[in-house]
Amino acid sequence: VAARQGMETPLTAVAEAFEELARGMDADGGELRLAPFGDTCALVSVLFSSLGMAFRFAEIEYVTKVNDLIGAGKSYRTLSDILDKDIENDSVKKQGSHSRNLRRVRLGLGLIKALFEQFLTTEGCSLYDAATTAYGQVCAPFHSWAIRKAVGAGMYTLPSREQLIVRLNETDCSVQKEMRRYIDASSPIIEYIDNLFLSRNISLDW
Ligand code: 1PZ
Repeated sequence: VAARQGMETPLTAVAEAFEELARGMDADGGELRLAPFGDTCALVSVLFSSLGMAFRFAEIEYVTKVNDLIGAGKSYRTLSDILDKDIENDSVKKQGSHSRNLRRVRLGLGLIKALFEQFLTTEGCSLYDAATTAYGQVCAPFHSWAIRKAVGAGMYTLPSREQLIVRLNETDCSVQKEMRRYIDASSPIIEYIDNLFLSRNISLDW
C-alpha cells in the first residue's frame, strides 16, 4: 500500500494541492487567482474513479465546469474578476456562465468536504450513509427531482467503506489523516467563494 510505503496517494495529492492553494491565497493578500484554482479543482477528479462507474456522469459534469474555469483563466486573473464581469453582463446565474460554473464547482468541493466529515464522524456507518447525508446537505437542495433520483439510485452502487480505502491506496489510519487535511485546507477556499457572492449581495439559494 502506497500510504504504508510513504508514497504519495491520490488523497495526499489533493490535500496538498488545497493546502498550497490556501497558502497562495494568503500570500496574495486574500485574493484567489483563477489559474491555480482551476488546476487544483481538476486534481479532485482522481477521486471519482474510486467511487465506481455510476458516478461517471458526476465526473463529466464536474470536469466540464472545471475546464470552463481553466479556460477562463486565460482571460481573467482572479475569481472576483469573473464574477464582476458576469454582474456587468447580468449573467451570474445564466447557464454556462463562468460565475454559475464557479458556484457549481464550489458545490462539488463542498460535497467532498461533507462526505469526508461524515466518513470521519460515523466510524461504523457505510459509505452509502455518509454519501447520502453529504449529498442531502450540500447538493440536493439545488438539484432537480430527476437528478436527485438518479443520484439516489447511483448511491447503491458505491463501494463499501473498506473498498474505498483500498482503492484510494490508504489505510484506516492514513485515510483519516488525509481527509482531515482536505477538510481543513478546503474550508477557507469554500468560505472565500461563498463570500465572493454574498459580498456582492448575491444569495446562495441556487
Ligand atoms: C463526494 C462523492 C459523494 C457521493 C457521490 C455524490 C454524487 C453527486 C452527483 C452530482 C451529480 C450532478 C448532476 C448534475 C447536476 C447539474 O444539474 C448541476 C447544475 O448544472 P448547470 O445547470 O449549472 O449546468 N450541476 C451541479 O450541481 C454540479 C455539481 C458537481 C458535483 C460534483 C460532484 C463532485 C464529487 C467528487 C467526487 C470525488
